[in-house]
Amino acid sequence: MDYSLFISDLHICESRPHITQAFVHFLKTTAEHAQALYILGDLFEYWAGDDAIAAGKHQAVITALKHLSAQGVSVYLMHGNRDFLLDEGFEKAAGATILSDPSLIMLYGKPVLLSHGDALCTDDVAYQQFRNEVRGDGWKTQFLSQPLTSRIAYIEDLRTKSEQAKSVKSMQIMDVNQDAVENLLAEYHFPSLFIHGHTHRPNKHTYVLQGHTCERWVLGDWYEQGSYLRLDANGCKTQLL
Ligand code: LP5
Ligand code: MN
Repeated sequence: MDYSLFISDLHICESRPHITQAFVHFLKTTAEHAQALYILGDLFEYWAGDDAIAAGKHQAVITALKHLSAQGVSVYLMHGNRDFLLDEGFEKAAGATILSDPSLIMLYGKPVLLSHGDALCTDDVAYQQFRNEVRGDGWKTQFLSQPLTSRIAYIEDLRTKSEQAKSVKSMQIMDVNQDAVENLLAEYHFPSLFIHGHTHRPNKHTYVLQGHTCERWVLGDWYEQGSYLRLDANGCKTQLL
């Protein structure tokens, strides 16, 4: 049966080689039989710019994605808060297509809304301010004009600041805001399925909004145990690696 796969929040980095290994294995096995693979953000622990490719970063991941797309599996990628600098250079090298956040697609006869999920964490006011600032074109151009090594050092420092900030935020603040979810579902005319990541709280939530049933599927991260969502004509299922 035809099916598509959804993953997010792998946070691939050189210091956690087991995640890279698990992902490459997943691409060579499970993903090869799918119609499409959707990576809904934070594939990487961070992405400092597409010139990281020429600098030899993440070769195994890029080669395995390119191989998968060459096999005829469509590979789609959405930006996460950590890898929103992924751009055309990565698309070309990996044979992937970047989707905007959010994106509404039709799969197996159903409207499916996709997002990374961070934009829905509206109670996290400090993060949303930070997000607005760094997602602007002006900031991006200025940041990318700096040398790669300086950018990496800057991001490492930012990661420390972010971890400090998170340590005093409540779990509730760092979850999606209910009104933000309902407003987004309304804006997209109540799709049957909504799939996102970011919060690392894998779950299925069912809503009945203005007479429409919408399922919100939250993807898990890959720190301890990788997982993916499989969607076919019968619906969604979470699977462990
Ligand atoms: O990623 P995660 O889940 O650990 O935390 C996020 C939010 N943090 C972030 C920051 C990233 O993790 C850092 C790496 C990003 C690399 C991007 C590439 C280039 C960017 C360079 C930027 C200058 O996204 C965290 C949320 C959490 O999700 C849950 O939703 O709470 O948000 C924060 O912790 C942000 C702080 O609250 C506010 C920012 C503090 C640092 C300010 C430094 C000044 C930067 C000025 C930039 C113009
Ligand atoms: Mn994220």
